[in-house]
Order: sequence, then structure tokens, then C-alpha cells
Amino acid sequence: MEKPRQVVRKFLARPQHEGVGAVVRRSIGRFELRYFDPFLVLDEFSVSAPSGFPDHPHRGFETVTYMLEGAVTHEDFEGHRGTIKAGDVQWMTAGRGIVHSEMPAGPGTSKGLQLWVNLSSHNKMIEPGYQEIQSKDIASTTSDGVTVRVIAGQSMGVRSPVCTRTPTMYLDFTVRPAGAAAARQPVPAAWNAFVYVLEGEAVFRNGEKAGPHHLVLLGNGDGGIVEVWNKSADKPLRFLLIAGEPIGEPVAQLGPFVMNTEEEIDMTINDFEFNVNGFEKAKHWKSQALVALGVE
Ligand code: FJE
Ligand code: FE
Repeated sequence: MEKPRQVVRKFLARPQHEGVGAVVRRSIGRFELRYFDPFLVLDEFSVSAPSGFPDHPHRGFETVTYMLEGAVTHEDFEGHRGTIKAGDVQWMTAGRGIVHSEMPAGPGTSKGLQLWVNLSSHNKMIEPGYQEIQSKDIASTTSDGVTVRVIAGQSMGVRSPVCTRTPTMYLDFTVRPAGAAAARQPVPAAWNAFVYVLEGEAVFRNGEKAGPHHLVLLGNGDGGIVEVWNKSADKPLRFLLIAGEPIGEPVAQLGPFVMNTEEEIDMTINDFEFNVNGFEKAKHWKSQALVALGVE
């Protein structure tokens, strides 16, 4: 019998302002949890028009946007454009450079999660790209009261088609109430792993509990499996289990630019300012979202 991973720390992600008029609950990436290798940021966002994340750059990592409610339209300086809705995921590789806008689409509030996954030094300057998967195409299965949607990696015999440059597991579990059902997931011993609760109450082996908006860091000394129970009589439990292989390199970050050294950050600021080395198309581009708002 393998030993389950222990709870190491628990954080409540409180709301803060980001972008333009948007609110995010940031867990990874805040002061107390600067970096959880290979993860740079985890934001649970909530945004309604005219607020959003207008034109901004990225370099050196990937952003994973998973929608819970409503929709977000993204546009970038290459002319790539699309809308992701509840249950859809966009896995974006910024690589050497992307400038894009991410704005809520339609009425009401759009909610979801955005995870920033770091890239190793030999992948930081790769060609940018997108993998978009609609809700209906996300692999899913149910067994013994546990349903999993596999965003990345594999679980309960199903596998995601997403290619992750940094080896990553991203699973969305729902555990039914009334029966003390549990999700059990093997995670490679060397990987860093955490649980983020979306709904209900997660119960861990040592009796530790976590409700919505809590991030639970799991220890890797024990390796083995992650075990999470739903002990509620009437409320479902929904949580994300995210894990990744640590990169183990120095991180130099300036907002949306993540490199290994300060020198590389200075070069990136220069590339962005002078529209070179991947930022050529930023020079004459403005999102339709900003054009519509009449922003000069
Ligand atoms: C960014 C501030 C930002 N979390 N969650 C600074 F707000 C952003 C940014 C986002 C973001 C976008 C979505 Cl759709 C969801 C987010 C931060 O765009 F990139 C920097 N540098
Ligand atoms: Fe962005």
C-alpha cells in the first residue's frame, strides 16, 4: 500500500485587483508563495465587461485558462482569435513572445482559472502556440462516485491530448456526497502537487479540511498517491489536482516576462520596446476590444 501525500500548507486565496477592473483570487504567485516550481501563478478570476485583461505581452512560460462560467474572448497580434466557454480550456505557449487581450464575452460574470506554467531555459524562446479544447472534447470518466475531467496528463484510464512542454498533470475531480467517496490519484514522486478546492469540502488523510478558494500544498517526501475524500452527506466536492515536474532553474520575473537571469529580463524589455525578437507584430497591433472601447 502506497503512502498518501501529506498536507504541508494551506492558503486561502483572497480577492485582489488585477488587469483593468478585474478581480482575481491569487494563490500561487502572491508574496507568501512566490513560486511553486514549475508553477508561477494560479488565479481564480471573476470579470465582467467592460473590465478585463486588455493588450499585454508574455514571454517565457505557458498560460492555461480553464473556464468555469461565462466566456472569455482572446485576440493576439498574429490575428489568432477565439472564445472559450464554461468547461473549455486554452493551453497557450507564450514562448518567445505573445501580445494579446483576454476579455469577458457576453453578459454576466465570466469565471475561471488561469495557471502560469514555467518553461525550462531551452523552451523559453520556442514558437508561440495554442491548444484549445472544447468542453465536449475533454476526456472524462466516472467510477465509484468520482468523476474526473482530464485537462492534462492521465487519470482513471483516460488521457488528455494536450502536449505539455513542462510535464504537467491537470485534473478536475468531482466527488459525490453521502458515502465518503474518495479520489485516488498517483503522482510521480518527484513532482510538486497541490489541490485547489472549487466547491464543497475536501478532507485529507490526516483529517485536514479545505473549502472553496483554498490551495493545499502536498508534500513529496512520501511520493505515492494523492487521496481526497468527500465526507459530506449532501454536498458534492469539486477540486483541481495539479502537479508538475520541477524545473530547478533560477527564475527572474518582471510581471509577464519570466526568464532565468536579470540580463535576459533586460533583453526582453528591450525586445518588447523595440518590437524585435518575437515582438515585431506588436508595433502596429491593437485588439478589437480596445478599438471598440475607443482607447487610443
Ligand atoms: C498579466 C496583470 C494581469 N490573471 N487571469 C499583469 F492581470 C495579467 C493577466 C492575468 C489574467 C488573465 C486572465 Cl484571462 C485570467 C489572469 C492575470 O492577464 F498577464 C499581467 N502581467
Ligand atoms: Fe495574458
